[in-house]
Amino acid sequence: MASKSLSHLTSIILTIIFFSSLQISSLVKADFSRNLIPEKHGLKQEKLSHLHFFFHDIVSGPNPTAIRVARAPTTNMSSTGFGAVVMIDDPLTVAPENNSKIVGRAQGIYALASQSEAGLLMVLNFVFTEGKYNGSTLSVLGRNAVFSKVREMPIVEGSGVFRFARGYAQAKTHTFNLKTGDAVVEYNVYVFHY
Ligand SMILES: *[C@@H]1O[C@H](CO)[C@@H](O)[C@H](O)[C@H]1NC(C)=O
Ligand SMILES: *[C@@H]1O[C@H](CO)[C@@H](O)[C@H](O)[C@H]1NC(C)=O
Ligand SMILES: CC(=O)N[C@H]1CO[C@H](CO)[C@@H](O)[C@@H]1O
Repeated sequence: MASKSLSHLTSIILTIIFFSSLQISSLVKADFSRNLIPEKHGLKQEKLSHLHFFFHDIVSGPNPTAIRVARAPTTNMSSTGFGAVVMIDDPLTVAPENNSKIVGRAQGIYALASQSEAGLLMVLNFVFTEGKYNGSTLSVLGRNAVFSKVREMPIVEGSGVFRFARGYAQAKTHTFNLKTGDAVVEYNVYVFHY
């Protein structure tokens, strides 16, 4: 009787050892991906931030910040400039004046993506350099019909303090110089982030 219950106990122990070793080996094999607890990674309370700045798109003069790098073949030019691609490194400032304090830059590409109006595809990063935002970025991927009063573009993600960010940017032309093509655009950005 005693030996029977002992062997029963032994088989239970062996079963426990077998399954726990299975679990350990599956953990080792699962290195590729694992579930994390968001709170343990500083992701506690999501907050909503509003950023306000002016975007200076300088195409003229000796130091342009926006440079056309491609355009459609002249044999099939569209009146909307369809096909042009512009690379930008535009300063972002706190006020509309061009000597106002710089808080970051808009780096990326805008391309003329509409055959019927001035509709831009915007693919760029806002790279902030001010205070707690220094070194953090927000990524924009959207449509910008530049002659509309207010244009809205999605903020698709971010880095640094803007990890897991999502939101939208509203752009409103502040000044547009018809002679030079230079523009100052007011941006209001609303983002959820941690
Ligand atoms: C800044 O703005 C002033 C006044 O509008 C203008 O005269 C000057 O050329 C601008 N500077 C640059 C670098 O664009
Ligand atoms: C932003 O960070 C860079 C690099 O860490 C540093 O050189 C710079 O002084 C910082 N700027 C501000 C305004 O804090
Ligand atoms: C302005 C112009 O040349 N448009 C031409 C562009 O190409 C299409 C298709 O080949 C023509 O139909 C247009 O006339």
